[in-house]
Amino acid sequence: MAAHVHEVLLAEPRGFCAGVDRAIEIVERAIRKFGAPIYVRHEIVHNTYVVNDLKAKGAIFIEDLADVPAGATLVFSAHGVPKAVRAEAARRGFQVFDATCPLVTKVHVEVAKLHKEGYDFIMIGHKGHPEVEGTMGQLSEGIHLVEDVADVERVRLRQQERLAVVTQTTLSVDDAAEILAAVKRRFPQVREPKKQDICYATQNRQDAVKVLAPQVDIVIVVGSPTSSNSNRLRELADRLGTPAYMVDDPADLQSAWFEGRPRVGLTAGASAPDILVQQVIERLKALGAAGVRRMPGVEETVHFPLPKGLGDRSMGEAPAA
Ligand code: 0K2
Ligand code: SF4
Repeated sequence: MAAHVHEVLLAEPRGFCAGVDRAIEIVERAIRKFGAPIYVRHEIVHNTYVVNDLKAKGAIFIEDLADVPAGATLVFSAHGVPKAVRAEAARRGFQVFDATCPLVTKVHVEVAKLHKEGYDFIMIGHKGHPEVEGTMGQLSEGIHLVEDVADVERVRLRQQERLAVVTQTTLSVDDAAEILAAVKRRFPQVREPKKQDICYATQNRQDAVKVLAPQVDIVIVVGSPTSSNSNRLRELADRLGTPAYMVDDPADLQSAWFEGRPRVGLTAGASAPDILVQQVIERLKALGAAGVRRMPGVEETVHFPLPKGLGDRSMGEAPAA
């Protein structure tokens, strides 16, 4: 391969967030403690490498609880589940470990609390995404999805005196702000979350791309096509005028992308493991990259405890079964 690349700039922060780290740890510990197979509803996080690795260790990924046998141990993915799924799992007596990110659960709790106070909701998010299905599925009615500004104009509400807005945690910060502004124009009395629902990890990774993209000729995002937050990173770089590609597998990298683009920016979605970033770096070195420079950025110290019954991370290994 011809050598095109001169330098690699690494976005900071990038890659695993605290919710993903916890979700993967829950599946690994459940396998160690209870033995394979462990059933997981939906991809634990939207990453091909992570899912294949856990399959090899004894996880079975399913979408429908009908595919889970009696007596099984079941893990809910980081994206959360509708209330009906939780109820079904309880009814069928599965041992459940909930890997829903605590920051997604926080949105569910807010929806339930305000619903009791008589609120209806507008949810900003992507139709069909499991997190949106989980959050909307906290209620049987009175929650309306908007994907863009045009949708805001189309919403028909049964009442608007008590109206609150919630969002998916992994949206484009800028798009969400624009949609929220449209919601507020149409429904000025709408109640906003105390702190926005877009999570710290989504915010920080997008902020890092805003710093990175103007300094490079091309941005590579490590992430899977199903990953909302990873797609938003690629799209953001592109919107800033820097050509950007997302790669699920480092082998997908094409040397032609780098022709006439010697400075490469590299980042990874919240569900993309560091091993893939390292493999991309190796490939970029083979294309001529002499060095890797880490960009300055915020340090993340967020850490979520594990659910009861799987051991305490500060105590090391989960107890043997
Ligand atoms: O970005 P997505 O919500 O599609 O999800 P992943 O790529 O799996 O990242 C982890 C976030 C899970 C929940 O917020
Ligand atoms: Fe939680 Fe945010 Fe990570 Fe999703 S991206 S798992 S909400 S920390």
